[in-house]
Amino acid sequence: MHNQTIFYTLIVGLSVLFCSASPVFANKVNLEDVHLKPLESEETILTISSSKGVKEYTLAEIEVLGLKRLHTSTFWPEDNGAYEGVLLQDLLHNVGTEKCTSLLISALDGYQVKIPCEDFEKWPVLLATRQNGKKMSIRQKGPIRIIYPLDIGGDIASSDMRSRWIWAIQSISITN
Ligand SMILES: Nc1nc2c(c(=O)[nH]1)N[C@H]1C(S)=C(S)[C@@H](COP(=O)(O)O)O[C@H]1N2
Ligand SMILES: [Mo]
Repeated sequence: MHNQTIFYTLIVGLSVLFCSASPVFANKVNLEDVHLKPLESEETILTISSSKGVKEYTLAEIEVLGLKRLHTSTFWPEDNGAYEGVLLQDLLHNVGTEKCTSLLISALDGYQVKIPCEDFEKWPVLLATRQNGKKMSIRQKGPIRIIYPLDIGGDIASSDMRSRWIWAIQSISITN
């Protein structure tokens, strides 16, 4: 091959690599920072236990950790749309555990699921506190639920992941 051809092939190759690698989810994740009027909430709705002890949160105390909006499809067509909440990663950071292997999440209906913490490193997973800017009732699968950025596709869209979409969350126990 001509030296110049090798050079251009290299440049094009590297550009493609960097453009696809830097904002990792840029093409398929519709995530943005949002500023919404704080919710009036005095009630504790979430209890997190970890090696650091037990911490309780109201909706407003969760949202103050950094409200984001994620537009996504879901496994339930009627649930597709916009959700606001905080990244699980930001919540875990607030709890302050150095290490997280898995979360055991429990819901108001007694349903429990174990989620590997790897999920939150791989993907921007949301703990949603609102849908379309509004609080969710228990009937609407609130007050808080896990929302994965399903549109990334691949493993995240596998039907095995369905059980991790827990709603009506009441407590989280962190295993390190
Ligand atoms: N709170 C709560 N979340 C839940 C469940 C549940 O029973 N309660 N079921 C889980 C499981 S096992 C799956 S597969 C899906 C169930 O969704 P479906 O009831 O619409 O099939 O949601 C998950 N989230
Ligand atoms: Mo399930």
